[in-house]
Amino acid sequence: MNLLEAFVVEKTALLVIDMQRDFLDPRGYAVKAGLDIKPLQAAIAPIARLLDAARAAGLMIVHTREGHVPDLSDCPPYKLARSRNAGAEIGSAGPLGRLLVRGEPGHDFIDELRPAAGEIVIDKPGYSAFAHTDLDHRLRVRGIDTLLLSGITTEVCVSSTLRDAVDRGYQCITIGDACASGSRDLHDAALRMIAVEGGIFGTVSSSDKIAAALGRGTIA
Ligand code: C5J
Repeated sequence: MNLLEAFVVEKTALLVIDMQRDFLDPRGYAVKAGLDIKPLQAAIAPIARLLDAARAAGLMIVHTREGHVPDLSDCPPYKLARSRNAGAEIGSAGPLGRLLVRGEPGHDFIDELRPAAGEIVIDKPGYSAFAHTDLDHRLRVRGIDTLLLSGITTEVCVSSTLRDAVDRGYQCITIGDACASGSRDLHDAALRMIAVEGGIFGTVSSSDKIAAALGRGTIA
């Protein structure tokens, strides 16, 4: 067995990154910022299958949401300026409420991928799920050493979270078809970067392989 492709269910968590209306609903932040959300929506079905398999296997499951407190006091001025530059200023009004603001309808999870009771929700103001959150602590308390990464976007929040996780010592398996970008090129490039230098950021797998492995109980 290759250590880098193995995982033990009890020490593994599934991360579902930012599957929120603001990124997946045509009335949300992403469309205003100029992203093509069709490819993003394609990740919904593979993630739903993964969640079924992970729940059946008793895996720890963590859902993240990107967004800011209503007075935007946790939004760095440069992040705010970048969003303005994209035509989708954080905190501005939209049909789903203020963009990327906690408590607004757009900030919430899409109906297809709502967390189940007992699953962890991490609200994050940054791109990495570890930045300014207690995610690392919550994982270590449970003895987690391996992360399965899914969600959007591959080149932004998934990549930022992945790189942070690798630096913190976690084994990381990114589930390629359960991640998505508005751009196929950026998605493919982000996945290719994982493999440089012998797999510097871990391995890339597929939702079918991971679901089958979870069914067996140990090996991807
Ligand atoms: C972005 C994310 N792209 N969840 N956020 O702003 O990737």
